[in-house]
Amino acid sequence: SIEAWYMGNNVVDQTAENRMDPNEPVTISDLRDLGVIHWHLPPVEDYPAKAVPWEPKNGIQDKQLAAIRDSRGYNYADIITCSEECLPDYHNKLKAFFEEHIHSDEEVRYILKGSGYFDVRDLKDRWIRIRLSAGDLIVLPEGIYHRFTMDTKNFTHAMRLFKGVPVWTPINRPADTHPLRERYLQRFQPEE
Ligand code: KMT
Ligand code: NI
Repeated sequence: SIEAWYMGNNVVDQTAENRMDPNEPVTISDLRDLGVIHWHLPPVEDYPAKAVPWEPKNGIQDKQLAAIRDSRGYNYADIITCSEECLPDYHNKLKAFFEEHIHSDEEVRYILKGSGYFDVRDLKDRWIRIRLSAGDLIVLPEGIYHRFTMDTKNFTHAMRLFKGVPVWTPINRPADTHPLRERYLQRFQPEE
């Protein structure tokens, strides 16, 4: 399952845990208040190593995943393998994943094998690190500032889910006056 904690702004090694000292845990409920949703699905062994785009097939797509896809409208899926051997243009991609950004749509990732970190900003602009491993499915809402990195094991095999035709384009920070960002704050910033 996932674990989340606050991290500092100064990151020397992005693949390290980067916990505060003492540790400052963040709960599932704290994440939900930011619009971040999580499920842990039973591990599925027989996903293809690489299939882009990935097509669900009976016997491969498990029932719980099918239910989430149906209820949330994720009709697109593909599979990405982040490792030095598998990802074309690996170093530039990793750099781009770790640039703080927002998207016009949800970022939905289902970790099939391996592990990694999504970092999200809370409403006071502090970084929260979320550790994901096999079976974790996470939804980051549109407009949340976030970034991704692999951990020290350097391997993440994940399904990317999307509603409609995928748009992966990041809008890098600063995007504080972007309508998507303003809409995010309207949805999740508590009333003063
Ligand atoms: C992204 O957009 O940051 C990614 O796709 C990262 C790899 S998938 C866990
Ligand atoms: Ni992103």
